[in-house]
Amino acid sequence: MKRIVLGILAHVDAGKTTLAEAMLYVGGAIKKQGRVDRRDSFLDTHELERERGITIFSQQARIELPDSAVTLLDTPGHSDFSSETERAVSAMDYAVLVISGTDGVQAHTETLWRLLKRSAKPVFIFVSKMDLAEDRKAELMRAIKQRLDGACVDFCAPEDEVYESMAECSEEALDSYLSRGIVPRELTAALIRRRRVFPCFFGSGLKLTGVEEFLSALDRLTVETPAGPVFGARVFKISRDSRGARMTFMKITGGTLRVRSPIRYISDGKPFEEKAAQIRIYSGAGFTQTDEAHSGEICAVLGLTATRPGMGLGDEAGSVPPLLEPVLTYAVSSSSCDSHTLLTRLRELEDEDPQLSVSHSAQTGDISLRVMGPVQLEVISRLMNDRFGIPVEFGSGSVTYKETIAAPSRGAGHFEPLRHYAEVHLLLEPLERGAGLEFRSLCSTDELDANWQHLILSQLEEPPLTGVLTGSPVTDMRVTLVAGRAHLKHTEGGDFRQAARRAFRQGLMKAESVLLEPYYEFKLELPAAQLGRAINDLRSMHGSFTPGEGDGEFSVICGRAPVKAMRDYYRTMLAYTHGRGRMTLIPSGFEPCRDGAEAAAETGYDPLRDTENPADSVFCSHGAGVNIAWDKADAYMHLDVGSDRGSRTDGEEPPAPRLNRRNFSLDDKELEQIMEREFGPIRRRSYTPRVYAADDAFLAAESAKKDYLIVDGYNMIFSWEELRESGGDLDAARLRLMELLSNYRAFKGSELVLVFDAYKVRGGGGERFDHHGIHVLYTREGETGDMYIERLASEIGKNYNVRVASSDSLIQLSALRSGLLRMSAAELESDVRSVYERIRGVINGK
Ligand SMILES: Nc1nc2c(ncn2[C@@H]2O[C@H](COP(=O)(O)OP(=O)(O)OP(=O)(O)O)[C@@H](O)[C@H]2O)c(=O)[nH]1
Ligand SMILES: [Mg+2]
Repeated sequence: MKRIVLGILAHVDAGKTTLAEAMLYVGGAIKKQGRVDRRDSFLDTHELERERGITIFSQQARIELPDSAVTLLDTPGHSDFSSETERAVSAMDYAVLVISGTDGVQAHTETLWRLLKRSAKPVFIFVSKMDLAEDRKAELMRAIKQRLDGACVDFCAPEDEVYESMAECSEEALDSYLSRGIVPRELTAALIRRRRVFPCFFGSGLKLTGVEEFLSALDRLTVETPAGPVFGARVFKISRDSRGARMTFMKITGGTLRVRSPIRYISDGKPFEEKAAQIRIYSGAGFTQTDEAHSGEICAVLGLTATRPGMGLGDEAGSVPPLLEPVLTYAVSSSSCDSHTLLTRLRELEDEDPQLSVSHSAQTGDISLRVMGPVQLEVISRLMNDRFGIPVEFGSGSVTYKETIAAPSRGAGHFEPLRHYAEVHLLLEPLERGAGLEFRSLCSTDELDANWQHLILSQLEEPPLTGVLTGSPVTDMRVTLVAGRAHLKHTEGGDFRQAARRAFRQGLMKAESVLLEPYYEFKLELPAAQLGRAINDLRSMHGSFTPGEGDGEFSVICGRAPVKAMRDYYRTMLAYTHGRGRMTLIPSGFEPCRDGAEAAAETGYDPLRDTENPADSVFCSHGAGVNIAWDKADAYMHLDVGSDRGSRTDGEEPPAPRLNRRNFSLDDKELEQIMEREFGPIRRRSYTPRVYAADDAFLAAESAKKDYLIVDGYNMIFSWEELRESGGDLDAARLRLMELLSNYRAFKGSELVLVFDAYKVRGGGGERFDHHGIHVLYTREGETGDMYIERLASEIGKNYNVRVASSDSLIQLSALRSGLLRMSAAELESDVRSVYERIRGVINGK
């Protein structure tokens, strides 16, 4: 028996729940047909739903047909709850789009059609309430073909007509019809599955007409979605049972889920492995507990703590971003509890509906959330009260903004505090309205490893990138990675996150940003006498509209207008039409804000104060990280700024750090404190403590006890100006360092070991050789520089004054632990340079 998840969608009050009840009744799943208007429906189980007579939460029920085990998913139709509907779509194999015979195709029906198209769901159409619209069938069918898709076919027509209509939609159907006079069931099912044909049925959920035929067609003309053997699932809903236990509703897309088996998933970048404590199969308000759930089924799993709607589990990776977004932001407050409690409780609701985007301003203490509209606000207020006993109040509310750019812009970000390194160059380009965000890379993998590139792109996608006008999410933009650079030893994943997000913000700071505001698509029906007034109002709101047909007494206007102007219009309109007008609003994308500058100023946002989203870069100068303002940073970038291919033309040396030197050179006392805390009392070797400075370099060489200098090679390469200029060519840099140090050693006469830390090098077996009088050493795989230095120091410390040159704090710590003298990379550099000057002086006879 095949398993099918069938979702039911439509605009509000179209008759979805009534049709679902009818299917359950006719299909034998329930003994008595429940009724929405009598508050006893099987599917609208929540108190709030029964009170209001609308569906708020998606809900499922099971029907056994001769050949199929069907899970019906009923969804809310009110546009305030369309996020809930959208989430449910991800769990469906097929959708049933219900159209009310009395209302016909609505703007919201078209929105749903787009949603189903985007998620490539095959669709059956059921036109309900035909008991009230018996003579309108032909007209309805025309509107469906015209406004939804020409491939919608009336399956209630005589068989021959159905075949002919299908033959118009597909060559395969045409061939079959011409040669055999029929379109066989398998081909019909395949065409429906591939969205080449959309079968339409007519009937009445309330009067139970056409329902049996519809069920039998669903049984015959659906196919099971293929599934692999490995467990995978798509989460579509989080909710709590009557005892408050957290339930994750999922559609199993592969394999079998067994109770107590571990489930793996990634939430907020962190991997989770949790056990399915209990598996429930819900039907209406009741459920049965089961030991296993199979692919093609929907179940509720208890025991998962960090799942989110849209998320994939197990083999089903990735998450589905939502298309519909809340357009209004409201401040929330409560006089009966403190703000911490309020925030915690709101976050519990947000757990179930992430689109609420509950936020808390650290500066003002304000708590706000996002909603689709006023009915959702009422529901939140009821839930807060019923569940937690917290009455809440909402502020007047404002629209939610988005941002984009007017023209292409480039951004570069560099992140290089000590022992870190990453540089990223991005190209930002505006896309058409409604396109959303796109990410891609044009960077060659010779230049930057593919893994790093993946990481950069994924880190740009989450959490949402924000703009510099109002700190709102950005959209309609393509972000291209054009160049990037990693460091063999010092780059970690987090460094690219820093560099990439800084590059993005710098690109925005350079660009001309555009503030976008949300629009509604509206339909206004009002007495013809008031048409003039309505048109005037709509003009002043800067709405675009077309007065539609009317019947003489009433007129219809459809169009689009800014949410900001339209959201309070309902009351105005009711007043001047004396309650006779009707208005429906559906969120319909974003458009440039007319008074953008003013609106942005009202939010009081200052990008330079947004410390969580910096546009500045961090460079390394003399061994320490310095912050360089976004508008100065380009001059210091290591890759060429402005060309599509990041050729290597290292930028200028950034100015010396203004911060104190503690970052790279702790004083002895501090080091000792750290050491004692970490490793207990210091075991001291006897040595003559002295400060080694550039000026007494020559004295040092003449010291009685011979000097032994251990140099941390990579640390010098990434700290010394001259070596950094080799532009990432490590071989060249190493060779140059060896040359400099062998001259230095020749002049000073000390023993010198140059250590290259091969800790992370795969299969590095360690290597040592002499180069013009200095000892060069690559540590073995797994042996860090500090480990090696400790070992060497313990062997030779008795006979030499051992000094260690490194700005690496780990190595400095280790040197201190062994009782050695230390010098920073900058100190050794200036020492080497002064020796070089002396040599030149000698050569020039000065
Ligand atoms: N005459 C008639 N009335 C119907 C039919 N189907 C539904 N209704 C009525 O239409 C109203 C809305 O029906 P629901 O089934 O709640 O509609 P819905 O699409 O589930 O509504 P939401 O879930 O709130 O979007 C109710 O009063 C039903 O009794 C039908 O086939 N014929
Ligand atoms: Mg309903």
